[in-house]
Amino acid sequence: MKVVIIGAGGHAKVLADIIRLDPTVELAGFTDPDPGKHGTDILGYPVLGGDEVIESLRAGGPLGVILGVGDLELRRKLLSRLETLGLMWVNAVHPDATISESVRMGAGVAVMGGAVINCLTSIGDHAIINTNASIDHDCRIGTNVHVAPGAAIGGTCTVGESTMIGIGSRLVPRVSVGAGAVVGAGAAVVGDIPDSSLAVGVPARVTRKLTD
Ligand code: JB2
Repeated sequence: MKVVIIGAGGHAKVLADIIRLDPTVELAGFTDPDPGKHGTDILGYPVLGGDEVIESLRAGGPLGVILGVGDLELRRKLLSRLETLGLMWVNAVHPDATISESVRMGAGVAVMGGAVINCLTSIGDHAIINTNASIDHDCRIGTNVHVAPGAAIGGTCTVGESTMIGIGSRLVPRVSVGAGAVVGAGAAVVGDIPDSSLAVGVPARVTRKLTD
């Protein structure tokens, strides 16, 4: 099966580096509205054009697709724009990630090297579990969540849809972070964080509401 990555920047190239380790798939390349921006190829794979090329690639046979942009709002917009196409979303899981067999994994999920996901946790569609992030047992990670590099989430935590868990941050067990929230880099979350809030610091405090 061929796979195309939507986007051609930093996140996309990390995905490409994972996907090319899988001998069962062929990486067709990247889509980007600004194809020349990153040169003619990335890691040896072509930037094929804007997202409209997805339709023609599908005409050539089964095509797996994964979101390769990191910005959560852009990802949300892309998902709603592409919804009607009925795409086959595929996962990119680094072989050096440690994932319990009991984890329930959505579609379009990226798990980078060194990530650990422990038993009975569920990972929503299009989530990013980035390099060396760890998620302990019985957590519920929502759709389009980004757990950034080195973040650590204790057991039985809940993270709502399209929330960013910042680089190197910590969530103690049993806390809930709402949808559309941002936990700042290095924050220590010791209590629940409401939807659409920015929480920063040690211990983390909500400093403001986030709007669209
Ligand atoms: O509608 C779009 C679109 N809009 C912007 N469709 C497609 N296919 N691509 C789109 N883009 C492209 O996303 C931009 O033209 C740009 O080339 C790319 C974003 O690349 P950038 O390197 O700026 O960011 P990123 O999202 O790949 O990476 C960020 O997030 C990652 C999670 C960075 O902060 C990384 O360091 C981080 N690891």
